[in-house]
This record gives sequence, C-alpha cells and structure tokens, in this order.
Amino acid sequence: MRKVIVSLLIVVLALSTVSTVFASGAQEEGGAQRHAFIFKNTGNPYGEKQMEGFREGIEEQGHEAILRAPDQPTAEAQIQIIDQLVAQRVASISITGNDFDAREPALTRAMDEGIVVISADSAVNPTSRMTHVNQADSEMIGRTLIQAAYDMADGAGDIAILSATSQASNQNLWIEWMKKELEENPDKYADLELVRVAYGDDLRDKSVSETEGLLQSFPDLEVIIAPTTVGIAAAGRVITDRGLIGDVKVTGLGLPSEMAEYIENGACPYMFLWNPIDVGYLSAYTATALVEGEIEGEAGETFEAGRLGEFEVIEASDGGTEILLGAPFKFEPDNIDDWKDVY
Ligand code: RAM
Repeated sequence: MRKVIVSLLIVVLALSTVSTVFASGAQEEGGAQRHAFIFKNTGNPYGEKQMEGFREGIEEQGHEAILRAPDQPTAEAQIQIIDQLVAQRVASISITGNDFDAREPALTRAMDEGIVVISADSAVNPTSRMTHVNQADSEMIGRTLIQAAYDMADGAGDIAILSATSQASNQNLWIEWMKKELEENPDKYADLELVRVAYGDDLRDKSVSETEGLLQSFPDLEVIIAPTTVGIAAAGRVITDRGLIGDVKVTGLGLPSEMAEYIENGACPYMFLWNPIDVGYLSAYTATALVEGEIEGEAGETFEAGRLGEFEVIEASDGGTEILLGAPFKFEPDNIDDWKDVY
C-alpha cells in the first residue's frame, strides 16, 4: 500500500512538472514577452512618466515591462544596460538616446540577435534602430520656441538656451531649428541676440548653476529658452529665488506639474510640451507591432496603438523612419490648472 502511495505521488509530481514546463514554454513562444525601456538617466520626472506610459502599454497587452535608466546621462552607461538586456534575451529595447551614434555597435548587436530596437523621444541614428517614436515635429518645436522668446523679449535683447547634455539628439535638433529660424528671418530678429547655449545635462543642480552662470555673464539677459523639462524647472526656480520675475523670463518645454508654480508667478509666461505618458505608451505598441511582424519600420505601414488609435510609419528627417505622436501643447496661466495634476 505504502509503495502504491509513493508511486502515485511520484506520478502526480512528474505530471505537474511537465505541465509547468509546458506552461512556461507556451508563454515564451506565443504569450508574455519581456519588453525593455531605457531612459537617459534616473531622477527625471519626465522619464518616469514616459516609462509609466510604456509599462501601461506593455502590460495591457499581457507582456512584462523592464524599465531601466543609468545614474548619469551618458552613452557608455546606456551601453552597459543594452548588453545586459541582450543577455536577458528581451523581445524589444526602446531607448531614449544619450547620443545619436555612440550606441550603434551595441544596438546593431541586439538587432542581430533578433531583438527589436527602437528609439523614443531622443533618436539614435537610423542604422541603430528599426524606427523612432517622435513626440512632435522638431522644426515646429525649434521655430516656436524662438518665436516665444521674441514675443517675451518684445522683439529685442539677449536670449540664451539652457539645454540638456551637449550630445542629446532631441535637444540638438531643436536647437538647430532655433538657429535656422533666427538665420532665415534676419529682419524680424535683427535686435534679438542668441548669446550662449549652456548645458545643464538634465541634472537639477547643474542646471541651476548653469542658469546662475548665464545670469552672471549676461546681466541684460531677457529670455532663457530651456528645451528640457529639467532645465526649464531649474531656471524657473532661480528666477523666482533671485527676485527676477518680470526681468528675466523662461520658456521652453516643461512638465505642467513642475512648472505650474512658475507659470502662476510669471517667471514663465507660457511653455510647451506633449504628453510624455503617451510617448511611452506609443513606444510600447510600436515595439510589440515590430515583434509580432505587423510592421517592419518602413514608411507607409500602419498599426493600432491601443487607446491612441491608428498610426503611420513615416520618413524622418534623419534618413530613417519615425512615428509622430502629434502637435505640442501650449501651457499658459489659463489652462495650467487643468494639467498640473496630470503630468
Ligand atoms: C527632458 C529630457 C527629454 C525631453 C524633455 C522635453 O526631460 O531631456 O528627453 O524630451 O526634457
């Protein structure tokens, strides 16, 4: 009798092991996949919102999201993370690049291993990606920010740019368009002078000290344009703390949650942004559409992105392809209240 019970137990155990192996095998093949997102660096609320949207888009499709960011916003630190994710055999990597070209060997190695690679928010070069998720039209962002500075300076005076890192491809592209806007309209901007481009590296303290440096070097500075959520919040803080509201203005790209205080007190008359949660969410659906083979990242293809609806892959200005989220939104005293608790 005892023998019978023992053998029965063995059979039951063996069967349950088989079913577990079968279940995990089935998951790997047709079910849950692991999708990774790498942001520029930790400690940036914009990056956290973007990754929140990515997680939402991945999990609602029944998959697992892996969210990573290095401590420092460097290409080297991101390369280490890419190599770890390749070793973990994730299904896809979405990356907000700290540099346009530097990750090419690591990312092409990932693609050679069959991993889907896309960039989001800050592009990597077309060879390093299958497509890019672009938050808004770069030309429009660059030109709009110069027009805003012109408006805030009443058409004349010194303006400066406070950017993220000097290698950030998204900020660099926007700055290129800012310079083009100035060059192409010499009569309109004859009395507006771009005196410096400073880099706060998307680190709060460095952005504060770079703002202080600008104010010290250019006592007549009228407007600071910060095309980074970290930079614009730091400039808003410095202008407010130094009692310079009205004398120096800041505009650029900011999170309503961080900028409401400075829009309300006048340090920032208005600013722009898109929804970073949606950038992450759209990246999630772009990554899974590529993994499932619904798209290959070629211009003209279309796919469904959950609650955001249908999107088309289009040609990007860097020679690769991209998916455009939409137009940026203007935040000002009249509407900031509606947005400050959203993102
Ligand atoms: C910062 C980052 C990000 C950029 C926003 C506007 O949070 O640099 O890449 O898109 O600002």
